[in-house]
Amino acid sequence: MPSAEIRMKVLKVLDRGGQRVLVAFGWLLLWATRSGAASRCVDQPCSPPLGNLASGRELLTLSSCCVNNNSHQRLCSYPPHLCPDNTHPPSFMTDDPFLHPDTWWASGEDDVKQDEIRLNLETTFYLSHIVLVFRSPRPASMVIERSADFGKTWEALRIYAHNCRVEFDLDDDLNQPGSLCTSRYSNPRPCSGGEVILRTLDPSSARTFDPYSPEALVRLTVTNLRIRLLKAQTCPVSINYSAERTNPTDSLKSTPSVPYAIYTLQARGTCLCHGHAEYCIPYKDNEDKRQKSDMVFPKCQCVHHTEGDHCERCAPLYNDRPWRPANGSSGEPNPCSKCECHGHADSCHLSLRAWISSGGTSGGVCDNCKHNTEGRRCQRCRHGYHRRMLVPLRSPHACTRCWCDPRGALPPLPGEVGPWCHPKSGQCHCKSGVGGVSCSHCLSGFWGFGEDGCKPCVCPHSCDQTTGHCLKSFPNNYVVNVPIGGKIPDVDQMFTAEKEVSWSKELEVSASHNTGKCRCKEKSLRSITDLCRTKHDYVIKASVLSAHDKGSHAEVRVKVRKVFRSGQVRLHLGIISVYPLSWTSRGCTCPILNPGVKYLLAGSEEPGTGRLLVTLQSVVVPWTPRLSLLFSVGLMNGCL
Ligand SMILES: [Ca+2]
Repeated sequence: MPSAEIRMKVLKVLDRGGQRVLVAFGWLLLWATRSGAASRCVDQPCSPPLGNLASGRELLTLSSCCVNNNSHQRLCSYPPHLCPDNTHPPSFMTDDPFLHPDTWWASGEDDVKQDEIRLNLETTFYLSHIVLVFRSPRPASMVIERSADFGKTWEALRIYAHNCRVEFDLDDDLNQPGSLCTSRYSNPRPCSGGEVILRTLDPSSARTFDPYSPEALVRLTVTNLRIRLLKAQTCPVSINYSAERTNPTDSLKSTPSVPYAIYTLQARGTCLCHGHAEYCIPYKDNEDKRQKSDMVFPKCQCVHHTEGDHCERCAPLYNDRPWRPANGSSGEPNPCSKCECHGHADSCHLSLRAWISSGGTSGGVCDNCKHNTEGRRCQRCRHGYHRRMLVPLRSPHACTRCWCDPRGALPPLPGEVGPWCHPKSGQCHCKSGVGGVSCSHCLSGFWGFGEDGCKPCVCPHSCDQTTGHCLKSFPNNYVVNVPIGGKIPDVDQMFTAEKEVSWSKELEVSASHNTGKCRCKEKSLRSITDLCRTKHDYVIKASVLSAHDKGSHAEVRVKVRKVFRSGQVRLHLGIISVYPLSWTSRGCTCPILNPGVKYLLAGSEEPGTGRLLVTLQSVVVPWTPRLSLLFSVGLMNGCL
């Protein structure tokens, strides 16, 4: 057959094979042909274009050449220096059929009845179809096998036999559709240029089949291919065959002296990327792509925030949801999702617990929060640091070290690194009578700033902070500047709503101040009978003086005005402490105890310590003249 004719024949076969496969692999080609946009992967699954997996790779064959040379390998690639006479090496099967249409591989001499072609891939690839163009008559029986585990196990993809029943005891798929064996490609005619085509996917199922699904992986992936040429056949001598009649010299030329000769082997496929890549790339960046321009490289150039040779995992900072392959059926790209770490972490990991508890929306946990942050999303300042409120959380300078005056601040607890302050406000933990964000001065009503804090003024009103001498009148900023732990003077008339607003900033974490974090349900007291029904350990009338945030708990100082009932610990008029429990669990105090207000307080004692607790079951109602009257009645009835 003249070279031009062979060229036409090869092109025709490849073209035909391609068309058939276009149907079967519509999914791959669909993504591959949606070109024009910057990337085919935007908001959709994508796959690198198909290429010949055998191109640029060594094909091994079982051959008499190797046997004669006592090679240790069972299969060899006909190294030209070992086989100087060999003019038809296996590489001639994978050269460009358009540039070199008249090159072919020839198997060993006649005495070798069987041969094998092996393609070992360096990693897992998708295989879409195989096209073989024979120069010799096609084999009377042949098996194409694949391995997906680097040659440990093999599976027959297709069995070809002139007679399936005789050769393999299998049905012929021409009679029994779906059978593994077919006689479709085993006719010795045409004597040259006969094709064998294998599709890994049945065209009928290709339309609905998701190529990235787990079952697709099982069916379409390959690490090794082998083509076992089991039985050769010769070209039948027939003067009636039209092609030979028109060109009698053809039959002579097309029947080579060797059992098997192949012009072209195309193993069409692409790198395995789970729908998350548009290109296959070499393992090493510096590998010369131009020299191997027709090679299908093993690694994926991942998109959709995935990474790995096969885009099989999420990129370090994109583990907020589990990795998933794209869905070729629905068109969902299923990209990996970024963790919100506020710019303070380089990676995150998926916590299944967080993922499940979020109802499947977010499960990322930031790793190694930087810039003195902590928390699942690096959203808090770590121990010993606090937020700089004017700096955005995303800034590397969002958290700054607590600065606390060592004289006025309490020393850190054993085992703790100090100084410690409130992570939001920066408020340090002050000694008694000391105030200010960094515990740097005495509170109003206290004096003598030093190692032991500040001493209370022994005066009816207030005193000079340095000398302790009594002052005759209140300074102007008397109430406004009362911070955490501040003492509220025992004067109800000084308390106004306007001043409460001024406090709210200072007393952000005050135990006695509702910061808005808690919504306290106001309890009303309808009658004394209500009070009598519940057995409270203590019932007192008291005015709130001050609140102290003790970190783990809160202590509220009150002045007892009247004792209606007391429990184990006898109560007297004067200053005592009550302990709101909800501070520990909720960070605010319910019911609210506003400094400067008189209350009816009824509640329980803490067993053992005798501390007066204020809980959600306690009665806390502002004292009113009406309440006073109710109490007189209650006392008369003997309930209290
Ligand atoms: Ca060739």
